[in-house]
Amino acid sequence: MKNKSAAAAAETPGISRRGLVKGGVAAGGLLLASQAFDLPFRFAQAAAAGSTGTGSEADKVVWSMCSVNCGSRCALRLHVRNNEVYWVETDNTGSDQYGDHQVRACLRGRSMRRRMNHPDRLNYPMKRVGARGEGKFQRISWDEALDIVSDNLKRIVKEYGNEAVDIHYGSGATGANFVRSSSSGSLVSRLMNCYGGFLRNYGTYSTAQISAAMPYTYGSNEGNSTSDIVNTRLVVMFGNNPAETRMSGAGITYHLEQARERSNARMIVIDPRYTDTAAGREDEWIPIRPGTDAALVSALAWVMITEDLVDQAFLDSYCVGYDEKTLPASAPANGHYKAWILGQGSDGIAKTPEWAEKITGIPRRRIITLAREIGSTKPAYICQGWGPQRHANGEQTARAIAMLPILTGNVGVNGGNSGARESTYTMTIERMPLGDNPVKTQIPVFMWTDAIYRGREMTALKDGVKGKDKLDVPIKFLWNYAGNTLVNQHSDINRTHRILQNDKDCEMIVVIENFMTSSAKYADILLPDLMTTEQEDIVPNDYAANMGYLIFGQPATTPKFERRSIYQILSGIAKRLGPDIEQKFTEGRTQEQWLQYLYAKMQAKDAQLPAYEQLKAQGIYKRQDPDGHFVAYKAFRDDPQANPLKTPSGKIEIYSAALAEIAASWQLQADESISALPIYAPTFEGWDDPLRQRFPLQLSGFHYKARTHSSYGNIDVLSAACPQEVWINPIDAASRRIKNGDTVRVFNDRGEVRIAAKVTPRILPGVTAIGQGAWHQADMAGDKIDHGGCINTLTTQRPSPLAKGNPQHTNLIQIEKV
Ligand SMILES: Nc1nc2c(c(=O)[nH]1)N[C@H]1C(S)=C(S)[C@@H](COP(=O)(O)OP(=O)(O)OC[C@H]3O[C@@H](n4cnc5c(=O)[nH]c(N)nc54)[C@H](O)[C@@H]3O)O[C@H]1N2
Ligand SMILES: Nc1nc2c(c(=O)[nH]1)N[C@H]1C(S)=C(S)[C@@H](COP(=O)(O)OP(=O)(O)OC[C@H]3O[C@@H](n4cnc5c(=O)[nH]c(N)nc54)[C@H](O)[C@@H]3O)O[C@H]1N2
Ligand code: SF4
Ligand SMILES: [Mo]
Repeated sequence: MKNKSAAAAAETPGISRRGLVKGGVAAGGLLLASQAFDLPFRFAQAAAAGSTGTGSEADKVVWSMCSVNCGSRCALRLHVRNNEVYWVETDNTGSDQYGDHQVRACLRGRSMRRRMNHPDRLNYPMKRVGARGEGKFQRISWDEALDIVSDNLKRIVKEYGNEAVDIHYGSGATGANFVRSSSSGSLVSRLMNCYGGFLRNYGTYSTAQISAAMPYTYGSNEGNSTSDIVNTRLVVMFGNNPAETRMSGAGITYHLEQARERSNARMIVIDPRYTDTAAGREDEWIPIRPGTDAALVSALAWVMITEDLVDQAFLDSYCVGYDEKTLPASAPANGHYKAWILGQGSDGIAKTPEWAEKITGIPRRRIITLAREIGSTKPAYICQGWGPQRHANGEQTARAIAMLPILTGNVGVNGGNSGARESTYTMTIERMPLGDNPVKTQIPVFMWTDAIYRGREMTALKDGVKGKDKLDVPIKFLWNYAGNTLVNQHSDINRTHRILQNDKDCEMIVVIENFMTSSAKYADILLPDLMTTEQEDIVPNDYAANMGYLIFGQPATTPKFERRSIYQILSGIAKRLGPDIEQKFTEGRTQEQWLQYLYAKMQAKDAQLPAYEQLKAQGIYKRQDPDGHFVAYKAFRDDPQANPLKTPSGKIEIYSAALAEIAASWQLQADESISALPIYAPTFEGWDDPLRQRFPLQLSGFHYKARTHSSYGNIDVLSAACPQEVWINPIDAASRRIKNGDTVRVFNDRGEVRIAAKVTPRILPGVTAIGQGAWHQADMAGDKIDHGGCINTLTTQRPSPLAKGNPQHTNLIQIEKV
């Protein structure tokens, strides 16, 4: 049992729940729409079977799950007839009272049959016949496909070493004990560890900046459980939108509503967009320019300091570097936070509300009242989503937001929070053992394209290489399993295209997929996988506050066409790599035997778990966190001497000497900043970049209810319910003569997207937004204009300074009517 820290989306809050959602328009409406999708089909089937829907004898109901990477995970009850899923239901167990609530799937999970039965699914192994990326393939046998993969793997490992093999980031099938895509934790990693290892990577596309930054402040990156909002008086959300990003019936959006229902806490949403999480449920929406939250926090701190609203006792005994008293000896004079805020630091600028108004776009009066409210309402649950950190200055923003709970002493208490995103309770899980990776070299996950074309130039101080001063070999072999970050989800698609096109650089790309995605088009060998719903596996919850659960899924149908499971595919490759490798990889177990083996280990650690056969029969097992609610850094708060933090000083480091050292030694460009203090820094392509003369609008992405990244992006009913649009304020639209629904060109020096305009006051003037994950649709041999609305046509590959992470929400663009 553990609480997962805040590092690592619609169904149905059903009828009873929807009643509790105050004014829930956007999400609620969609949920209904999604339920409606499957009903006509069900009734048609029932009529054909001459029954009322209870099913004929040939029917069976199979427990399974949706395990895409949306940060939730949901139970599905798949109705099967003639080896075909024809109707999808979800969890129907328990009392459905909060605390024993149903883990109901959202509109995406409920579309599962449309995904499983999709006419475009990959059915056979294929090899590339045209140029790389052209999308021309020829069907081949499994034997030929596995021979080509293993022969090339042997050759490349022999010629360049294991460091030339990359297991690329992929999050399409997350979380299961067995079937799990992850660049470090998948069956592919296990196979490669049996065969000498592979190039490691660190960070994720999700949390690169905050995961790198928060440990400098707290030693880790934890937040209170969302359920703990039951104990709070005020919720402050920085760029956090659980109504779209945690949509499960057991997800954070449900906990937020239920807990607020009970505590009656006020909720303030700080976001450039009026989100679905707000949507009438918020008490206040404060629109902010993307990338400027740290400036807002600085001014809030100025008001709190000058009006004596800070918790001085907490700052004195738990923190380092707030003022003179606790400033480390290595720091410069007046290098503390208070001096910086009051204008006595090295820049001499007082961080007043007037100062912040110019940067953030938030009126000074509003900043003052917000500071007074946060400074005087205790406890307050101050949190951030991962939107603010997915920016070019995201590391500083993440740490800056944490200053609010620190200044007000809200850390380590019930109803408070650290300023991070929520943590969650998870039951004991036991995943496939991965073995050891003898290769110690690591690259930042976002820098893989650079590691292909200029690997040997990449260094520790400039490019974030770890484990070595520089990379010795470029990436030559790339595994891409259940991932679309090869193209669609990675930045600057036109640049990626140029790099991948060259098959002399990266010599072999193996893609294991369900669909012909934009990434799959760049495969040399393309292998058709089964879906999670077509295999036996156990998944634990992902983010689910204080009610953990396990779902035991069975294959709904037998494998169709020539699709194979990942275990079968990789076992076939292991066999070709040598009998010893095969033995090491499989240990002689079938998938079912592995599951039994892993579950026995779970039971050994957790005696309360139901018996294997019982879990299989009941499909889902739920349990409340025995500790009530997870409270981040509670032990430290209760007894800081006995339970120091994992920071060098053991305390909360407002001033980080470690960061000061990095700032002094790393090679950074003029517009990049790493700072010992959690302060605002302007950045490339920020609101004040001179580039705005040519590209005057900021463009931020967001995670959209229509899809989970690109997964479910090819389901027509979902796209119809949630159209792909660029959000633009009426003021910016009027000056461009753009009307709602018009097709516009969104462009910068990196590329162009053609997309419909959503003209709406739900976004700040000067700022635009596109839901990330739409399928890239461009003629890459021609004009390269994307007609699919894929934001990564426009995003930059330039990494953020500290994490070397993906700043995919930091972009400047122009929009014109077509
Ligand atoms: N439906 C759905 N759910 C998902 C996913 C999905 O693709 N679809 N993806 C899942 C995954 S893997 C992840 S990592 C999470 C991502 O979760 P997040 O990273 O939290 O999601 P985002 O939508 O990128 O950002 C959250 C909010 O931050 C706002 N924002 C952007 N920039 C700024 C800023 O500078 N300041 C402030 N204050 N706000 C800003 C955005 O407008 C958005 O409303 O979501 C998960 N859930
Ligand atoms: N501009 C911009 N880009 C972003 C983001 C952003 O906010 N803005 N967010 C980033 C984040 S946080 C993340 S986590 C990444 C996510 O990016 P990805 O990890 O690529 O996630 P998905 O797009 O869901 O793609 C996963 C792929 O897995 C496939 N898949 C699903 N299930 C299975 C299966 O069982 N077997 C196999 N073989 N394949 C399967 C799907 O078809 C899909 O093509 O995107 C990142 N990209
Ligand atoms: S997409 Fe996420 S919230 Fe929706 S059904 Fe799947 S796991 Fe649940
Ligand atoms: Mo993510």
